[in-house]
Amino acid sequence: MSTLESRVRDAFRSSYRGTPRLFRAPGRVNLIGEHTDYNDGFVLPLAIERATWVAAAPRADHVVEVTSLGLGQTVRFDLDAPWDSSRPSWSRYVEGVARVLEAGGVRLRGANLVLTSDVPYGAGLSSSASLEMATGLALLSLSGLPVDGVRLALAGQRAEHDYVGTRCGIMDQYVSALAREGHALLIDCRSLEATPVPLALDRHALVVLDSGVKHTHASSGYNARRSDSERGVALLREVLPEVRALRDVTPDMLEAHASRLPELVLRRCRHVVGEDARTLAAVEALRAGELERVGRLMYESHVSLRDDYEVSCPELDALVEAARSVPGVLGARMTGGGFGGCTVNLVAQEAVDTLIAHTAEHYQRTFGRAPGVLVTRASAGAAELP
Ligand code: GAF
Repeated sequence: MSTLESRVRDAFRSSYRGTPRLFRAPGRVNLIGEHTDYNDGFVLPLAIERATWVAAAPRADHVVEVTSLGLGQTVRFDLDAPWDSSRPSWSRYVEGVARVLEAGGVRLRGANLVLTSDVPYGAGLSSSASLEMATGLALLSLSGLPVDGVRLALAGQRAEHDYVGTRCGIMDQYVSALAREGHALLIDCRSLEATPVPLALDRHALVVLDSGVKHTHASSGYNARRSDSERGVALLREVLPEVRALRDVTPDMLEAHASRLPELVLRRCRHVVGEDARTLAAVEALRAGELERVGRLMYESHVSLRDDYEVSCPELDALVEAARSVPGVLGARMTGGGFGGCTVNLVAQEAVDTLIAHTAEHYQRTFGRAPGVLVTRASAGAAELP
């Protein structure tokens, strides 16, 4: 039994009577396909081996009492009472999902939830999506309701929009709910269909390096990028009425109508349109076992996010540059929404230690601290534990 599993179980037993049921939902790292999800495009994330764990049991009323062991806080909310925005911000993810599920027509039972997580907070590894998916799964399961992973993911996304204020796409919740062990998921964010892509990484590793720059205040920058993309679509539609989202625009179409767009909007669109193409190319390369090509696409993705989408930061750029000089590193890029958080590195197994040592030394010299390190395999999506 994992430490976190026994921690939530023991904490539950010391506060409540009865045996809880246990649920787990992972964080994620995105291999490629950044800021494409809310443009109806393609993403290629995988679930990491870090997760939110919940011990849970139903109550007779319509109240949810949720304790975060990490924060040492307990929050209660009554689903029959109006939303109260003064509650601690972490609990908005839990309450938001519950309220969105109920607004969608289900009637949840009240519940006692005790949770903890080893997904680093604010590091761009989707600690919030894992919280939403773990608690949403727990609430539905305790209520005896069927769980549809896509609908649960959509409820998590809606909770972020309506109760947190980030107009995120569907990627993080989707992969946390539906990931498959040993695979990345190619998600078509328009059809909401996903294709598992095997990650044959026996001689390679995925190394996540955490810049330590928290992206907690990034939602305004994130929402601004989304607005830039929407502006691009609105202007392109004046001449290309069939375009519903940047997903429908090819690089050639964009360049043919470049003069219609303000320079900044054009650069934002270039990133999204190019990133969709890179994501599909990366899937092709993975299937063909061409990992060097995947790596090159990752570097290109980073440059595009840095220069055109402008969501990187000096710390992430330094981590990518330091990785680039290590033999055996195939590719590196920032991952997630940006403005801080992590890089993901595709590395030959024998180069992992050198990558970690070299980036740590370089980062320490430049920023006075070492990056966090996580070497991860692709894990499974949200589930109840036996
Ligand atoms: C954040 C969002 F939550 C995702 O929906 C996605 O847009 C990502 O940033 C950028 O690719 O993680």
